[in-house]
Order: sequence, then C-alpha cells, then structure tokens
Amino acid sequence: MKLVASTVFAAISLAVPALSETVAVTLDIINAPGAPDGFNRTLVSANGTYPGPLITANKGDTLVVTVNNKLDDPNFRRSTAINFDGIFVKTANAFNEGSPFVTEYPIGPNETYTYTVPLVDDQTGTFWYHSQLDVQYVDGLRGALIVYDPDDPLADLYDVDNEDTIWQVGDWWHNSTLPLLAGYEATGIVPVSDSGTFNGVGRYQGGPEVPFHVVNVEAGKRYRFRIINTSARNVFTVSVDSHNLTVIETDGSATAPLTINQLDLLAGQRHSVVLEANQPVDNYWINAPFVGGDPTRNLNQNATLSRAILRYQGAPDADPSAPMSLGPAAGELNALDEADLRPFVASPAPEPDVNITLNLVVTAGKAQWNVNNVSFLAPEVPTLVKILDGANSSSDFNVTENTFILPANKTVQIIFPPSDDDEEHPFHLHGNNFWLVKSNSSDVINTENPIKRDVAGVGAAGTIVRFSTANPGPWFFHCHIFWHFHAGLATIMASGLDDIRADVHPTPEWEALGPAYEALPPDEQ
Ligand SMILES: *[C@@H]1O[C@H](CO)[C@@H](O)[C@H](O)[C@H]1NC(C)=O
Ligand SMILES: *[C@@H]1O[C@H](CO)[C@@H](O)[C@H](O)[C@H]1NC(C)=O
Ligand SMILES: *[C@@H]1O[C@H](CO)[C@@H](O)[C@H](O)[C@H]1NC(C)=O
Ligand SMILES: *[C@@H]1O[C@H](CO)[C@@H](O)[C@H](O)[C@H]1NC(C)=O
Ligand SMILES: *[C@@H]1O[C@H](CO)[C@@H](O)[C@H](O)[C@H]1NC(C)=O
Ligand SMILES: *[C@@H]1O[C@H](CO)[C@@H](O)[C@H](O)[C@H]1NC(C)=O
Ligand SMILES: *[C@@H]1O[C@H](CO)[C@@H](O)[C@H](O)[C@H]1NC(C)=O
Ligand SMILES: *[C@@H]1O[C@H](CO)[C@@H](O)[C@H](O)[C@H]1NC(C)=O
Ligand SMILES: *[C@@H]1O[C@H](CO)[C@@H](O)[C@H](O)[C@H]1NC(C)=O
Ligand SMILES: *[C@@H]1O[C@H](CO)[C@@H](O)[C@H](O)[C@H]1NC(C)=O
Ligand SMILES: *[C@@H]1O[C@H](CO)[C@@H](O)[C@H](O)[C@H]1NC(C)=O
Ligand SMILES: *[C@@H]1O[C@H](CO)[C@@H](O)[C@H](O)[C@H]1NC(C)=O
Ligand SMILES: [Cu+2]
Repeated sequence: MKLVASTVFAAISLAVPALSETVAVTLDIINAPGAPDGFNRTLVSANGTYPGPLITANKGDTLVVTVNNKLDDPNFRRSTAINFDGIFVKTANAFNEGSPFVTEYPIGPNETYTYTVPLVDDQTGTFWYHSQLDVQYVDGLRGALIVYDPDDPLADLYDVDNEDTIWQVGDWWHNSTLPLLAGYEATGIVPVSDSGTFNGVGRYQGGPEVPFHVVNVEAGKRYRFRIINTSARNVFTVSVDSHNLTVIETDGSATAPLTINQLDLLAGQRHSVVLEANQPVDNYWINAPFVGGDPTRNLNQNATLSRAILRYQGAPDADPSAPMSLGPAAGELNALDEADLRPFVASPAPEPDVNITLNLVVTAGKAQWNVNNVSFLAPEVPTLVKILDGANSSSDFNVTENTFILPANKTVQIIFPPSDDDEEHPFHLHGNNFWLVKSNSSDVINTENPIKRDVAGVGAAGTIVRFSTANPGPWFFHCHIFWHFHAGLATIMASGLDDIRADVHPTPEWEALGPAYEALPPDEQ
C-alpha cells in the first residue's frame, strides 16, 4: 500500500476540545552506575536510567515536573536545570523555561524545584528533555517527551504509536564530562564519542556484546516511529533494511508525508516516520551509524555497531542474518533532503522587519567558538532577572552575553552565511520555532511553504531562518553540539523587554533559586 497525501484529508477531526489535564512527574536527579554500552560508569541521570523516564502528555495539558536534585558525586557538577526541548513557552511562563543563567539560576544540590509548563498553541509531537546546564546532559540526563494529539490529522497513516515506538539515538562517552572538558580546553579538540546508543544500549569496539535494542512489529501494521537525536555531538543516519520510511513530522511540526529510506538527524532534531511492516516475517537491521570527529582519536568507536533490530512477530529471537551495513546501497538510496520537506499546513514566512547576520568562527586550536567575534559566556546574573530589574538595551548586558535586543511582534530574519567549517552546527531556538527559509542542504530560498522547526543545521551552504517575536522572551539560540555551546557558540534573542516586565511574575520558589545558588561553594555549584 502506498501512503498518499490525499488519504490524510479523510481524517477531519470532530474538534471536540479535549479536557486539559495536569501531568505530574517527579524526576530524581541522581548519580547512579550505568553501562549503556557495557562499560560501567557513573551517570548523571533522571531516576537512575539512561535515557531517563519517558514523559507523555496530551495536547493542551500542563506539565508539572518536580526536579529533586540529589546529585552527590563530587566528580560531577552538582547543580542542574531541565529544559523541555522544543516545547513552546509563553512569555508569562518564561521563568519556567529551564535555561540556567538565561531564565533561571541553576537548582543546587539537595534543592527541589517544580517546573510548571502549560502546553500551548495546540502544540503536539516529539520532544525531549535534558539538562541545560553546561554539558551535563552528556553524562546521561536526557529523555523523551511526547505530546500526543487525540485528533491527529495524520492518524490515518499509522496503526501503532506508543511508548515502544520511540527511538532515541545518542552519542555516548565512557569518561565523565569534567575530564573530557579539561581535555577539550587543553587541545581545542572536541571529545570523540566511544559509542552510539539506541534507546540506551550500544556497543563499542572490543567491548561486550550488549544485546541490541529490539523493536517488535507485526506484519501488516503501520508504525509511527518517533526518532529523537539526543546527541551532544554526533550526527546519526537512520535506515531500516528493506523498508521505506515516510516522514510525517519534523521537530513537532506535521509535514506532508514524504517517503524516503534514510534520514540524517543532527543533535536535538526529531522526526516521526511511518514504517509499514510489509516484508517477510524476519529480523531486519535498523542502522543508526553516526559521525562526529576523527574516529582515529578514539579506537573504541565503531559506528557500524550503532544499531537495533526490527523483529517481526514470529521471527526467531536472533540477530538478522544480513550483514551489518551502514544503510541502503548507493543504487537504492533515497535519502531525505531537508529542503524537500513541506509543512502539512502551509504557513508562508512573513517578510522580515529585522535582519541579523551571524558569523560562526572557531578560534584555531582552542575550545572557543565565536558568533560575530564574541564567544558567549553564561551571564553571572540570569538575563531574565536583569530584564525584570529594568535592563532595556544592549548596554545593560556584557558583550560576552551575546544578547540581541529585539522589538516585540516583529519578524526577525537570521542569516547564517556559508561557512568553510566542515561540521554542521545544529542551531536551536528555545521557546518557539522558526521558518526554515533556506536549508543548509539546498540553495533554494523558500518563503512560500517552508517547514517550521526548532533545530536547523548551519554549515557550508548557508542557512536562513525567520522567527516571530509575538511571544516575547529572553530566548536562548545556540548550537546543540553542547561542546560547542560550552565553547561559546550561543546567543540570546531577547525580544519585547517591556512585555516581559508586564507579563512575567515569577514564583517565590523561583526567586529562591538565586540566593541558594549564590550561597553554594564553587565545587557544589
Ligand atoms: C522517579 O523516581 C521517583 C522516586 O522513586 C518516583 O517517585 C517517580 O515517580 C519516578 N518518575 C518517573 C517519571 O517514573
Ligand atoms: C557498576 O558499578 C557499580 C558500582 O561500582 C555496581 O554497583 C554495579 O553493579 C556495576 N554494574 C554493572 C552492570 O556492572
Ligand atoms: C545534602 O543532603 C545530604 C543528606 O542530608 C547531606 O549529607 C549533604 O551534605 C547535603 N549536600 C549539600 C551539598 O548540602
Ligand atoms: C578520564 O580522563 C582522565 C583524564 O584524562 C583519565 O585519567 C582517565 O583514565 C579517563 N577515564 C576513562 C574511563 O577514560
Ligand atoms: C544526531 O546529531 C549529531 C550532531 O549533529 C549527528 O552527528 C548525528 O548523525 C545525528 N544522529 C542522527 C540519527 O541523525
Ligand atoms: C519504497 O518506495 C519506493 C519508491 O516509492 C518503491 O518503489 C518501493 O517499492 C518501496 N519499497 C517498499 C519495501 O515498500
Ligand atoms: C566494526 O564492527 C563491525 C561489525 O562487528 C566489524 O565488521 C568491523 O570490522 C569493525 N570495524 C573495525 C574498524 O574494527
Ligand atoms: C532584510 O534582508 C532582506 C534580504 O536580504 C531584504 O530584502 C530586506 O529588505 C531586509 N529587511 C530589512 C528590514 O533590513
Ligand atoms: C570581527 O572582527 C574582524 C577583525 O577584527 C572585523 O573585521 C569584523 O568586522 C568583525 N565582525 C563583526 C561581525 O563584528
Ligand atoms: C525600553 O526600550 C524600548 C525600545 O527602545 C522603549 O520603547 C521603551 O520605552 C523602553 N522602556 C523603558 C522602561 O525604558
Ligand atoms: C564581561 O566581558 C568581558 C570581555 O568583554 C569579560 O572579560 C568579563 O569577564 C565579562 N564579565 C562578566 C561579568 O561576564
Ligand atoms: C503585540 O500584539 C498583541 C496582539 O496583537 C498585542 O496584544 C500586544 O500588545 C502587542 N505587543 C506590542 C509590544 O506591540
Ligand atoms: Cu556547533
């Protein structure tokens, strides 16, 4: 059976408003042992697992996430802060957005903080949560967050969409981030991962044969797989032997169905794909090889070992008999080109009122990245605190805070000129999404029907995005390769400062984070 766009229009919903519910979740942030790829180490984790527990909600619900910081290992950063990546955040709620030193002070050890995050604008789709404090999520603090749409206009395209249809691919390191950062800072060479994990399991060269993750399917059914790249660095390329994949969602935005057989995801990016279990009952490889840095710098790395198994009901409990490939052979390859994606509902990009050009340049031999000659340093006083105290122009922020002051209710165009750097930088906007007017994969400028997403690659061909400032706030806009983020590849897009002052009324609990954090000795911060 072919998936054709016309079938989706049959699924007109009856638009019965769903009752909005409170989704109460508790996350204990703890140091715990874990061996995702067979190498035992200490994690920074939510509830002791990597990935952390799955969070699910329905359209319009309110997430109430209580974070108990129980980090106690002095070999790790002790504070934390959780960002719900890709979730729209209204101005009034900007203080619960989870970005340390931008919208809050970090949560110190032995502290508890509750993030109340109403899901707005009928947003649904595939998201994730992770620590936003420095590179902390590299140590394991990452997990999936799915917002289901009870009236999904694409529901006719698939039969199964549940907690077993989420694929989280991520890079993994054996060492912890403090020594890795020390190495990065001494050499300017980004740490090369030991392995790639698929739903929290992986293998490294010479390591134990950790059983691959198994995805169970039944012949004849169609599955909505939600793929999340929870990388801190690596780019994963996903395919399933002998099967097509039909893309229907990009970063929480429904897309017109597009059938391919391989896709790339940069760090932070998400896609939903429909797979039809239309092949003979058997085991098939799900290939998820990755690239990220020079593999000869880490002999544990073997991207071929980054994979999982698609197992049809009735197939033996065994590895596929096919060789482990990296994906479809050249003659059969039909890879996703981001520029070919179209939104499910067209939303033309408005003409810009403000243009900003951002040049990304690395300082040779150093762990230092610059945006327009400035390497971002986390503000000492969070941007939102300064704004609430009256900051109203660029001169109220240190140059190193790379803060752009923008008017409310306008369209801002960000132009990333072509760069000569060979690594794509996945730029991610917090609290909002953007129109991808020009993909780094194409020379075409598309203002008519661009996709909207919240992470876009910036690289050799140049990238242009536009976003609206109708939802004012101090929104982080940074590279999702967290090593680059740490090295200064970040900006803050602060819009509508008077609106922020009018709308944001933080709770006493939020106000208390600052004094508690400031009182900590540096090694507990
Ligand atoms: C995490 O662990 C805490 C403490 O055991 C528990 O109360 C909570 O329900 C767990 N959270 C999730 C999402 O499973
Ligand atoms: C990992 O090490 C911890 C403590 O060092 C131990 O308790 C745990 O059982 C080990 N786990 C594995 C899978 O070896
Ligand atoms: C956190 O609480 C534990 C148990 O009460 C205590 O041993 C530890 O010293 C506290 N840590 C900090 C950083 O306050
Ligand atoms: C972590 O890095 C430190 C410093 O380079 C090194 O001494 C240690 O052996 C490394 N540990 C692992 C598990 O790679
Ligand atoms: C995840 O993102 C990283 C960094 O951008 C990239 O190297 C990797 O290939 C991506 N993974 C997938 C599955 O696309
Ligand atoms: C995959 O899609 C191609 C092109 O649409 C089609 O020719 C092929 O039969 C499909 N393969 C499977 C296994 O569905
Ligand atoms: C990586 O793993 C594959 C599958 O086990 C193996 O065939 C290949 O030789 C390995 N690569 C290296 C460089 O050892
Ligand atoms: C922004 O740049 C575009 C394309 O370069 C140009 O057409 C437009 O006039 C500029 N707008 C402003 C407000 O400068
Ligand atoms: C960056 O610095 C160089 C050299 O000092 C200067 O020529 C250039 O105009 C600066 N670029 C920006 C965007 O400020
Ligand atoms: C803040 O700056 C805006 C734009 O420059 C200006 O219109 C507004 O009056 C200023 N607000 C305050 C409180 O000074
Ligand atoms: C302010 O910026 C300067 C460089 O422009 C930097 O040396 C200094 O550390 C920054 N101060 C703060 C408080 O961020
Ligand atoms: C932006 O537009 C909204 C709705 O049109 C309006 O309520 C708000 O006052 C406007 N804000 C500014 C700063 O113009
Ligand atoms: Cu980057």
